[in-house]
Amino acid sequence: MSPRRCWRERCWRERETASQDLSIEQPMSSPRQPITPSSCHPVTVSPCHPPILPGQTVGILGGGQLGRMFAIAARRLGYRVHSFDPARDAPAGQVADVEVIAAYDDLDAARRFADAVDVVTFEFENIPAETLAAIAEIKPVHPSAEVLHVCRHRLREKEFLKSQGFPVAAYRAVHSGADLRQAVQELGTPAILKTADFGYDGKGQTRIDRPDAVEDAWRQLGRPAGVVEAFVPFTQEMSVICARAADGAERCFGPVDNVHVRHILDVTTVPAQLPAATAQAALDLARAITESLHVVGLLAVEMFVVGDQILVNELAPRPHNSGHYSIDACVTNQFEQQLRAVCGLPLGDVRLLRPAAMANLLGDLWQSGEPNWPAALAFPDVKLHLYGKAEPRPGRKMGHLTALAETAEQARAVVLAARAALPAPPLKAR
Ligand code: AIR
Repeated sequence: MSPRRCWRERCWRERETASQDLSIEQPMSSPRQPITPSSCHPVTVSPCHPPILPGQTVGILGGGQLGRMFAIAARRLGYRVHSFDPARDAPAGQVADVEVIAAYDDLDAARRFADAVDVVTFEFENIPAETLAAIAEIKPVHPSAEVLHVCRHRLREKEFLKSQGFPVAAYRAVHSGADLRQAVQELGTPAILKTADFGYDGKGQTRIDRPDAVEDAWRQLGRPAGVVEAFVPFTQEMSVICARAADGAERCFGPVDNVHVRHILDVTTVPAQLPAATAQAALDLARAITESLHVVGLLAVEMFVVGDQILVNELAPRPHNSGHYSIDACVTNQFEQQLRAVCGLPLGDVRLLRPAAMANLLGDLWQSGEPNWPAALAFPDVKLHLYGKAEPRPGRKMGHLTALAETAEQARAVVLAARAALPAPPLKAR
């Protein structure tokens, strides 16, 4: 029995037992606009495409921290790297062989970029479909434009998950204040309103606590389409990151425990503290989704644990913040795995070498000056990663710390202590 079938049956069993629970979206018996697996096939390259080998050139669309860590992994393996981002001196551009600076919708620049590389991947969902299509006519793009089309838009993503029988929280599509009022009436409060597109790192998300807050929430959204989700009383948030090769081979990282603050990932701890059956169910679910989307590359699957059930929160077809610990703690890290998958090389071992915890460093930390790096580096089992961003804006991901320890709990305590040692003393105390 394939994992997907197995999951679907599990899902339906859960549906029978929990069919009265309004906070959980039931699989659709007749989907409105099904996104079929065949429409998600990578259409541009056959699985038999010869591997892209060290010495050849990989192109990365998006020049942020995810691109930077990908470029570091690729250069370590002897690849050339070209990055593409509208900003000069972007985190990935700083470590790439060639930094292309152009708007994401500059199709001529995108075609020139494609001409100069052997394979293209991306680190950011907000790449216009036309740009990806223009590149895919010239060079292989992984994951495919079809995968990005589904995952870059929260509504399409939820419709896809629901149509395939994967469990998601109850949601409604909203296109106006009136839609939102109606949806909040049906789903109750609290509810979470999210933009359908262009949201990441907590951007474009608001919590609606009272029905009379609907008008303000809609005005604040500032986008033509949104998704409102029933509040999920989860006991835990976790994620799994699956790598899938063109021949269908899969290896998954996790599950890991995630804690968010203001809708932004704060701390990841691994291994997740979960019953073995729940951990296995999370892996099966993430694998099944990756397979049903025919991803070649990485797919991060964020999930909620609600009692003994798992709900899918969001998908990201790229490396994920909750996988950064793998750089220091796994045999193969998520960025090298992305590279292996998109280049058609064998996937690496994802074994966790030591329990670990990762804490994000946001721009807020720079409030009273440059953080005290030696203080955090005085912890011998702590690793510092900085992304080379010039502007430390509040809420902006500037870097992270990873701690390794005997247990996940200890690693978490160490990483939090190291982060607490970082803030510069307030000016008047100096
Ligand atoms: N990113 C992409 N989706 C979610 C996240 N966090 C990463 C990518 C992107 C960068 O965040 O690496 O390029 C953008 O960060 P910023 O701080 O410039 O907005």
